[in-house]
Amino acid sequence: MSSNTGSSRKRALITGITGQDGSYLAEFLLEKGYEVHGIKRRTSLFNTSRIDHIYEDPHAHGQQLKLHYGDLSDTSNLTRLIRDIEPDEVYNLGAQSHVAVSFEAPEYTADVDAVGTLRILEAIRFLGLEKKTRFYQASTSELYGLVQEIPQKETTPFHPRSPYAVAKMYAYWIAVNYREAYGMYACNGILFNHESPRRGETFVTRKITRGLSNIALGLEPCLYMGNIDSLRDWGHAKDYVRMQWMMLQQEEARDFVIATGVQYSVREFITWAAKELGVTLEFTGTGVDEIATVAAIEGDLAPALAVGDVVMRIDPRYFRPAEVDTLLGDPSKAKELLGWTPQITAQEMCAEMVAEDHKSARRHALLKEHGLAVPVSLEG
Ligand code: NDP
Ligand code: GDR
Repeated sequence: MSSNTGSSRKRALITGITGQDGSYLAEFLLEKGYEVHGIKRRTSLFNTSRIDHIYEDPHAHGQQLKLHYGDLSDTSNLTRLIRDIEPDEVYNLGAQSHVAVSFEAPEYTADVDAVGTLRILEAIRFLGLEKKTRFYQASTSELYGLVQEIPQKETTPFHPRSPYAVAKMYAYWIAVNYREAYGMYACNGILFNHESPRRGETFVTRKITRGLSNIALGLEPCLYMGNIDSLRDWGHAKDYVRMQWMMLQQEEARDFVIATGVQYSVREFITWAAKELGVTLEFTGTGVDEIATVAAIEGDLAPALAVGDVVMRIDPRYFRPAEVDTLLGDPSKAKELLGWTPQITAQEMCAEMVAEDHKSARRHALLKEHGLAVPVSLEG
């Protein structure tokens, strides 16, 4: 059945609409008046919590957000959806996006992140939509891996360090290739880490803001971390999805680095998150023996903590077989050609994330107090 309603609104198709970026991008495009189509995976439990607030009843008239079952590993499904929707813009955000998990599931990661991208591009071409449909590929700073130049820009050579990054490298180049070979409007956003209260719970920033909020309220004993010396250039997902859209509105398809140009360590992020809870931490020890202890407490956001408590330990389980030690982006091209500048700093973002996670921890603590607690997952 065709989903193409013949309306004059622009139609966008988002893979990964249930993820962090997909949810912000869907909101953004709906506000811009787009008809938004999203691909969601069939799962045994609901997986739409990030987009439930914009969900529209399919029985309602004039629905502008439409969800379709699908998977990046399924060529016929993707081809059928693109045929029916005839999108003006495709945002390929869907991916097995966890770097550490890609070492556990390298073949699946390659199938979804690399070949999945090819499947979409090939469907666009096969259906004769290559002059109509613009394509955005969610490329990544992980391509730089073992960095060859600081800061990293569009011309910095790639050296991927994980099955995830290698798969994303194929996706990057196949998008460039379809642009060069078939004149397709296909472009790569080389995005550095971006976070938000909607960030998946096992990525480092969210693991910290959620973990410390739970510890502050006595729901978790301790935060177990990997390489806290790692340096990242963290921005806010809201700023970054705006850029994804801007990249598809230009006369010419080009690739852009999207970053803040400022870098911090994981240890610094832990310190900020604790500060938001009124807790000053002291780091002692080195390597796997490093710990973070409560040195002082102000305010009433951390009633379960006392001075001297150990709130963070290192667990080598979270070290990666090959690490990306340092990433710092140079967003000059995006600033110059698109007039883009990030609005939210990493510290502001950390404060927003802690506020949200502390609110949710308070709800859990209250339920626990009344014997209604649901277990808090400790998996990181
Ligand atoms: P998330 O992990 O939050 O979201 C990934 C999305 O992809 C989810 O909707 C997920 O569905 C979906 N997905 C996973 N596997 C498949 C599959 N086999 N078929 C279809 N959909 C699938 O990622 P982010 O929102 O953070 O990132 C968006 C994209 O940007 C990803 O491609 C990521 O690799 C890339 N990126 C992210 C950066 C960041 O810092 N956030 C930086 C640079 C690039 P489900 O909800 O069912 O799991
Ligand atoms: P990254 O993000 O691998 O950069 O990929 P992540 O938040 O997982 O890790 C950032 C850095 O923190 C270190 N680290 C830990 N990481 C996790 N997840 N858990 C820990 O306990 C921990 N301790 C230390 C990591 O080793 C790493 O150095 C993200 C994803 O969104 C990708 O999809 C995206 O392409 C890149 O950002 C840009």
